[in-house]
Amino acid sequence: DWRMAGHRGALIVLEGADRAGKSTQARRLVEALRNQGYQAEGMRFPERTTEIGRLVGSYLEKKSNIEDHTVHLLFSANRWEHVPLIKEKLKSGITLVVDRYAFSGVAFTSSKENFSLHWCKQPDVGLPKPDLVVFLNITPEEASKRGDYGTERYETSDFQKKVQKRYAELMDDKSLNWKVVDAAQSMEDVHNAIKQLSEAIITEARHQPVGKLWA
Ligand code: Z5A
Ligand code: MG
Repeated sequence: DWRMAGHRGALIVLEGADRAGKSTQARRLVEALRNQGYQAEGMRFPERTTEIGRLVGSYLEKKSNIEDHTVHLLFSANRWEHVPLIKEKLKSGITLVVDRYAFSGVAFTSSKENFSLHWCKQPDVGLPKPDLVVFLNITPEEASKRGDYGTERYETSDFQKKVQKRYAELMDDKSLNWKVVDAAQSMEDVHNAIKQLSEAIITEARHQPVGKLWA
């Protein structure tokens, strides 16, 4: 069937503030795409199961302190160590639904004192470029109805506001296919919006080479 016949899969990224619903929607999207007969798999960053991922995980859980530049590079390295796998999957026709990517990396580190957006982007330049970046848009008020902030690093309302501003700056980049979805809608409505965007991009991407991010 045309869904399998020698075409590459699409690289779809979900981004957005805390509790916007990225992980929920990533799972539902993979399931829905599979039900439609597409090959689809989920992936998430940070991917805490590798050696680098364990360092980053322990930092987020505040079990360790890592110097700010260093941890930024580790988050990026955690993506780079998955690039061979990402390329292989896409090539074999699998669409990847990725829960956070380089945009999270840049938005979070550049919200710290004395970090420029420019510096933060450099380690991720040249990563496989997403065919679609869905930004799940939610106000801090709406997000706070979904439960209190957790205890991990970065989970404070002041910091999250800075992060939102940085995401807005990243979305000004028209060389990327950003699509904003209202994440305050019901899970079902958010899902349907993302599914529609994803099916369109799978069709569009299958004849195009995978691009390079910010290159
Ligand atoms: N980080 C970084 O600094 N540098 C990097 O390079 C990367 C990440 C990649 C860990 O992320 C931290 O790492 C993160 C950024 C930083 N720091 N912070 N803050 P994470 O991905 O592990 O974070 P998380 O713990 O999974 O939370 P999250 O991603 O922010 O949540 P979410 O995935 O967007 O939401 P959810 O888990 O799908 O849903 C949250 C709740 O809302 C849940 O109870 C749902 O049932 C509910 N929900 C979801 N959708 C709806 C709707 N539509 N209506 C009502 N309720 C809903
Ligand atoms: Mg999540």
